[in-house]
Amino acid sequence: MIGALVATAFWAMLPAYVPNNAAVLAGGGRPIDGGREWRGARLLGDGKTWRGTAVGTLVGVCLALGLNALSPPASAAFGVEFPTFALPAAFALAFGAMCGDIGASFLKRRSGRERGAAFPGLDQLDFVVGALALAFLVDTDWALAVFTPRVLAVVLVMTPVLHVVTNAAAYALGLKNEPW
Ligand code: CTP
Ligand code: K
Ligand code: MG
Repeated sequence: MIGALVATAFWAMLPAYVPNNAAVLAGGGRPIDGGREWRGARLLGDGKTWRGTAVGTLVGVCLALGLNALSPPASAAFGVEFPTFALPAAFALAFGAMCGDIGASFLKRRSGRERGAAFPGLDQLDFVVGALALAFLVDTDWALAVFTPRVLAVVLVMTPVLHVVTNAAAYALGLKNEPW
């Protein structure tokens, strides 16, 4: 029962989990804020780039389409009804995750935090809030069907744990400058 809930939550959120990690690998190039400052600090900072955002979103969408193909055999094999993603929902999860992370950088700069500084709580959940908010906005019926209260509860507990583990691993592998 709890296993099926966790599997469903993980599957449904994968298109939102992967974009930020893809952006780490793809980042570089022109920052979104073009170097502009606002109230004495960068608007977003050099860590939010057009390329990272575009590649992250694309990777998330492609992953969702891949999961669609895997859903029937995986559902049959595990006896769990794994959701499929229509294109708007896939885009909303991936792009929403990137937007949540960008919004967090905006808040970090407003609170005097330099690029790369930690903001516990925000760092672990910014992309979840962005992804879910855009998914509910873009494809409300689908989001209500997939993200039931119980699945949402699992997402809110599971995501920070996964975030801490994947970022520590990326840091240990030399892919990321900070372990958060
Ligand atoms: N990245 C990117 N574009 C994004 C998000 C991330 O290019 N929209 C890349 C950047 O190279 C960034 C790295 O991924 O440095 C790690 O992402 P993140 O930890 O979110 O950025 P930080 O550099 O820590 O900057 P901030 O303090 O603004 O979060
Ligand atoms: K971040
Ligand atoms: Mg960071």
